[in-house]
Amino acid sequence: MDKIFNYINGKLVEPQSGKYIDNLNPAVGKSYSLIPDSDKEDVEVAVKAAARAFPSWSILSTEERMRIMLKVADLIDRDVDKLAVAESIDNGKTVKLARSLDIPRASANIRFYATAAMHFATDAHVNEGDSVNYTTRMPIGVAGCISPWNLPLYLFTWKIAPALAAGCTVIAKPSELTPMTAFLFSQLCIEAGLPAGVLNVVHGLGGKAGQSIVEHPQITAISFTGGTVTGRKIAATSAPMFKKLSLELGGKNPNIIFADCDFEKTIKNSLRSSFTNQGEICLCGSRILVERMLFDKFVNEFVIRAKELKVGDPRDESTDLGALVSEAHLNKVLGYVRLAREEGGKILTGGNQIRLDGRLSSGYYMEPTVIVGLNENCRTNQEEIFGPVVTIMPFDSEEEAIQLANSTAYGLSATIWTENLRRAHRVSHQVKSGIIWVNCWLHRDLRTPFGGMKLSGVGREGGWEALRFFTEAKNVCVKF
Ligand code: TXE
Repeated sequence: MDKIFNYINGKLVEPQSGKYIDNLNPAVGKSYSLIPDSDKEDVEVAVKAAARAFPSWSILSTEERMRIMLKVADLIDRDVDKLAVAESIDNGKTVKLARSLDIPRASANIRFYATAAMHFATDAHVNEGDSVNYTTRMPIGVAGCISPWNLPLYLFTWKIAPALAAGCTVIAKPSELTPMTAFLFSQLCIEAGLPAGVLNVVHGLGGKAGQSIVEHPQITAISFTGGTVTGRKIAATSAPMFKKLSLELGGKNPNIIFADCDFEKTIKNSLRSSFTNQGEICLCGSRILVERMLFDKFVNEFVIRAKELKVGDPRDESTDLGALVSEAHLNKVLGYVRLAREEGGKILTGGNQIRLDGRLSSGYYMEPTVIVGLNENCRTNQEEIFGPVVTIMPFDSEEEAIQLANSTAYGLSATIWTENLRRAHRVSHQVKSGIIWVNCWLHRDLRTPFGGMKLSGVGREGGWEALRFFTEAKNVCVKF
């Protein structure tokens, strides 16, 4: 069986304990590789390597750091097919999606931050005739980057790229459910000549390897994407040490549809925002709110098209939805469908696990599921399900749409469909989410602030925000 290794101090190494855990292919429900079950000792060695590498990496010219990072990005592009297949095997997503979204975005993340650092300027404040203040931004030191399983290489690189570009050295931990592309990435870093210790990838369980990263006193900042419960634990552990924190957590995003929308575009994109990546994206619009005069027409058409989506072999180019990431996650999502029924919801389509044939017979597949008849306060409409499950609710006025949109404890993203420009602005301003898309979804510009309000997180990623996060301001005042 294939073995994944940690990447510490420039080398691929076994975990100190010699222990490994199984890595499953969710499309077939079987283990296909082994992941290091790393612990505190491995994190300790990695932090030592990162601390040793920090002085020279942080004073290397920005241009030189960029040169090495661009080489890594080029190698990702060279290996796009291999990485896309690996991502699909690890996560259950379709190869088609990994090849068109995940892997290209991984190299784009690295290019974006490698070059952004070249333009990252600081401020000066002149007090005429008296003094000048100038602000420097120093890399914070050794940063911890902990990423989830839904967009593995995409989110792994989204964190480490700004950290490395800013001059930090990094201890990164990908999710134990999807470690393979981070491992392949380590090999590319070696090939690109990234100096030893600059990036260290420690694989393993969240409660063990992840927790050891968060607890380590020499790691001064933690950038985390994952569930809100884990985020809370990380915040509690980090607070007494005053670590810098960036937390990108869950969402329960409203997809607000007004009767004056462009119907075809709205339907097409609502299917995307509901079921892309099996609904396992924090930005998915899992609560669809539709103006009552359009409600029946929208629901009928949406259900027809949801039924047409093909759930199947992730390797097959015609597949729309692959497997969910794990059996436990599938059971969690199915549990929410049971809960929706208990809460009085009507399942218009889906709701069941799918058993495919042959080698896929033990995989974790599920039907795209559409639920109506629930009020906004029930648990189904309050808790993040993170699967191919959406609810649809009607509203009668703009005010009610806003009230429903804001009725959860989350505030990550929202989508608004309307051809009325003034309404688009009005509603955008009143919905409490960090990211609003009008007449589009997942339309990303990497320069924009990315992150959520309320239980969806703390801080923003993207653009200068991430470079500021991984650096610390120092003001120098010089008296004339
Ligand atoms: O994620 P976890 P889980 C949501 C989604 C999902 C739920 C739970 O609703 O059903 O979270 O998913 C590491 N210290 N999202 O449990 O645990 C872990 O190893 C340090 C939303 O799979 O948050 C992994 O690398 N690290 C989401 C990472 O945290 C710890 C994406 C994320 O895992 C840790 C994924 C600890 N104590 C799930 N415990 C999004 N916002 O995109 C775990 N980890």
